[in-house]
Amino acid sequence: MSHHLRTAARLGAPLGAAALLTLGLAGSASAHVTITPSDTAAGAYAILTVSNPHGCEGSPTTKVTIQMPEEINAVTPTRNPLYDVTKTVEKLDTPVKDAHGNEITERVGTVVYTAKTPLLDGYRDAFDLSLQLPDTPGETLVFPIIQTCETGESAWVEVPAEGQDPEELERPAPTVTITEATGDEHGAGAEESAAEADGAEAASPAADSDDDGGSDGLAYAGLGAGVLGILVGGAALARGRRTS
Ligand SMILES: [Cu+2]
Repeated sequence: MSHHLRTAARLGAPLGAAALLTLGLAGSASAHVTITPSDTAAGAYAILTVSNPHGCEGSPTTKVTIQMPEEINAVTPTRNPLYDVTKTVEKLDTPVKDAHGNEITERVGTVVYTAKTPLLDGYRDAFDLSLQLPDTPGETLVFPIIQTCETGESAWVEVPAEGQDPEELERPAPTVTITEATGDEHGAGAEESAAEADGAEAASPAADSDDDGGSDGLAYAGLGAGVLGILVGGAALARGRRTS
């Protein structure tokens, strides 16, 4: 059994014989089921857009089952008015800690979009998954996807053998390759720079006012002195209480 069929069998055990059969018969098509990530940085929160651009050999799509790679435990699928979306949850062999230190004992195994009305061939639908990427730069995550159609199904589960050109594959599983962390995960950089900008602005009003004669500076100095006075007074107050 060839490598990717073994991979299909291992990755897509619940997929059944139909998927394996479809793999062998698949003709090449213009655009495949793919995933476009909004970000690939290790540890980043990203939106992965799953694109389904055609049917199964012309047959309308009725369901898209996205298998989550083991490196990802939590995912927030975006609702789509044309589909019912469900998640299958499975128990973790060993509990792990999430990014916030909370212990988690189960993970999302698959996300399933079931069409309310079949998606005709020649039309495209896309599904957004919100998740945090693992902190594993250089790793390629594999998302086996089963596209179920009115007639048959297409198993996008093939993984290239070592050195094999993925273009050669008939039904490649969409992948996302993790890149180096940018230090801006969680959008921290944006917030920080926003806070810095605020801070600089706060600190520099005096400068601004200096341009117009520097009265504010004095006000701040006075305020400072006042506060200091209160503190000294307060300390004295506390001391006086203790001795009396
Ligand atoms: Cu295709």
